[in-house]
Amino acid sequence: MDTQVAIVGAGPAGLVLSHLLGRHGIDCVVLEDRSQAYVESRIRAGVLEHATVELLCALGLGDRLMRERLVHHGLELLFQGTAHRIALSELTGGKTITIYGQHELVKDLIKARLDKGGEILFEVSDVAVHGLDENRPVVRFGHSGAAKELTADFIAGCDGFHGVCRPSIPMGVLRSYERVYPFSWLGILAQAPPSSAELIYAWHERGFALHSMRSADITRLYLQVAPDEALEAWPDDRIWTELRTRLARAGDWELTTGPVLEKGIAPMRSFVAEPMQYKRLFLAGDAAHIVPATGAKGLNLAVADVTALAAGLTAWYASGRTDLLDSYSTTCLQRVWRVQHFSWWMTSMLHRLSNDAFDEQLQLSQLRYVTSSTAAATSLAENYVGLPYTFD
Ligand code: FAS
Ligand code: PHB
Repeated sequence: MDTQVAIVGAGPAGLVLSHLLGRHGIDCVVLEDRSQAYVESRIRAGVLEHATVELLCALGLGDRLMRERLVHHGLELLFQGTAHRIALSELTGGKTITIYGQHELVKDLIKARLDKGGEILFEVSDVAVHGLDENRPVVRFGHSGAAKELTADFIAGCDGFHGVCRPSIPMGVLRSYERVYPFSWLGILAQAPPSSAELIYAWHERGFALHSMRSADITRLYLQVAPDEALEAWPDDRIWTELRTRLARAGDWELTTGPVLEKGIAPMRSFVAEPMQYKRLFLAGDAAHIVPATGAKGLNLAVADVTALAAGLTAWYASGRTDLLDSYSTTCLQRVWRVQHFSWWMTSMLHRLSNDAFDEQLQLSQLRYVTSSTAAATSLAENYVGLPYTFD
């Protein structure tokens, strides 16, 4: 098989890239090792930045999103039994965040790509990249029982943190930075109407909690738990009891419960691999960096990466320009480190880090400051809704 850009991974990064390239008539093939049904049902992120939604609509991919999304103009920080609203839109000149499940977005992106005749091969196996220092690298893989070879000008490594593309870069080329947090998130999806119109980020001496949602009847909730916590240790009623405790506030606010549809535990880490390019291989999204979910940035950063990558590839195919491709890694890493800092800051402010009383007082002081100073609240708001892209 032959193409211009071989894309490994049909997550938000790989799929948005396939649409951005398609828009400029650049041929690409997406290789995904899971089934279509699996990737379309995998519960992950739920918050889309302002710029992410604008981009999806500009690509003609926003119909269902704009119909079914929830639009939020603020969020709450809850600590010591009192909730404080951060007026995101007022503080950012009207920008908003969008609540729309990542798996719903993936469904839309796959359908639109296949409807346009785009090629996505699901359930591929043994994916391996070769000849990265040649002009025409190759991806070898198995598909429908046959060994296949896809030759391309470029390979986009959009295969997530546990993919094969980053590890295929020779030893010594990459420098990686990592921070593993001493806790995980237990997340549930519940058949229950949200108990609040906006997201609630809660600091509690028993640990962090988050009230989020997916629709008018589906709530998404998270609890900070120990890093090696077993899911079996958390039967549904224990989860609801702990959520009620950590989300409690003065007044008559009540947490609405319901059947738990899905639950899982995800580790919390910050990770960056530099550079995000090796010869003809370009890494994007979770393949190059991981942020703790407290800042709701993972998916949005993946979309920002491939927007920069598509600009570089489009310029190369249009006029042989190499400057945008050559600066791809530097351009993306500026945003990656800004988002890393914001996600680490939100995580450090809101999670129980230790039993150290001094730490606790620092967190409470930070929370009091960000909920009483317009300057501090504006800083949180502009990072949360998403800073403008620094590239076309
Ligand atoms: P993805 O991981 O989404 O996609 C990579 C794709 O490559 C996958 O479909 C995978 O199956 C495929 N792949 C892997 N290896 C391959 C191979 N060898 N060959 C072919 N295909 C291969 N972010 C939030 O903001 N909020 C959240 O609540 C949240 N929850 C998360 C929960 C979990 C468990 C995880 C892992 C991430 C979560 N994130 C969350 C972050 C998440 O949204 C990611 O940032 C986002 O999915 C990144 O998109 P991609 O880079 O496309 O990677
Ligand atoms: C979610 O809705 O899944 C969600 C929202 C905000 C976060 C993380 C996850 O910070």
